[in-house]
Amino acid sequence: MSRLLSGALALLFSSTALGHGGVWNYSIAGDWQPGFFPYYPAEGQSSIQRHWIDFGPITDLASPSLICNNPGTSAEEYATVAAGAQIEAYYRGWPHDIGAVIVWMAYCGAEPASCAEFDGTDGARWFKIDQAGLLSGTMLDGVWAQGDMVANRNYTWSVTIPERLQQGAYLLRHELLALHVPLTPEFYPECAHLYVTGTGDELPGEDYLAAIPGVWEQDDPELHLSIYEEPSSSRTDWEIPGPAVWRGSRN
Ligand SMILES: [Cu+2]
Repeated sequence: MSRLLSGALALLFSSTALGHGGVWNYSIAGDWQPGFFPYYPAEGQSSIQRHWIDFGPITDLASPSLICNNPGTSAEEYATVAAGAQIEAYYRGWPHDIGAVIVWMAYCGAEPASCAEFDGTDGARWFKIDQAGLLSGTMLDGVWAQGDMVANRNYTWSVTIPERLQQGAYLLRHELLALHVPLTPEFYPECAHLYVTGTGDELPGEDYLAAIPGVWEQDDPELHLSIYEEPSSSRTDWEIPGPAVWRGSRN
């Protein structure tokens, strides 16, 4: 291991103790590749992940940092993946177990490197390809997707790229929505650049599309709550805000 890399890892381990995190690595159809290293200069790094500087949450629901974290500047590379393939995201040492895991995509354009020129804004461009929230039990004592990922999935979240998705360049956005702080939902988004190949010809319709920022609203009762108090603590039916998951016509 290079000195540069071990220094970055030491920083990352000490930072993990602060209690946050994000996507470290991606498996693209079985091929693991590193993400961007936060806490380390962008210079000299080259990965498929957009840049982020630290493990802290985004709590300002109108902030551009909600799109692809802070600063969210463009990735240097992109991963080519066939529609229908599986992608795994690895969250090293994720500390929270109360909250949802949501995976989004946004179409950048037809060319493989189109995401370099797309910042994730420009109206409702994002669609969900996966989400999981309260899996069982109550909001206070039940099992949440984040807890399941930590306890049973080796800090790894798997998704399938919709089989009929149109070929082109996409942002892939993993988002952890943490609810352990009363009245202050925390968002942890990271984005990667993909080039999806295949013969699919589908894109989600407008019912499935949302703007980021915009989809999360401070006055949303599903976000502005305390899991530690009634009426939320005993609820078993927490609903993830935003559009339904799009899987295309064949899934
Ligand atoms: Cu945290």
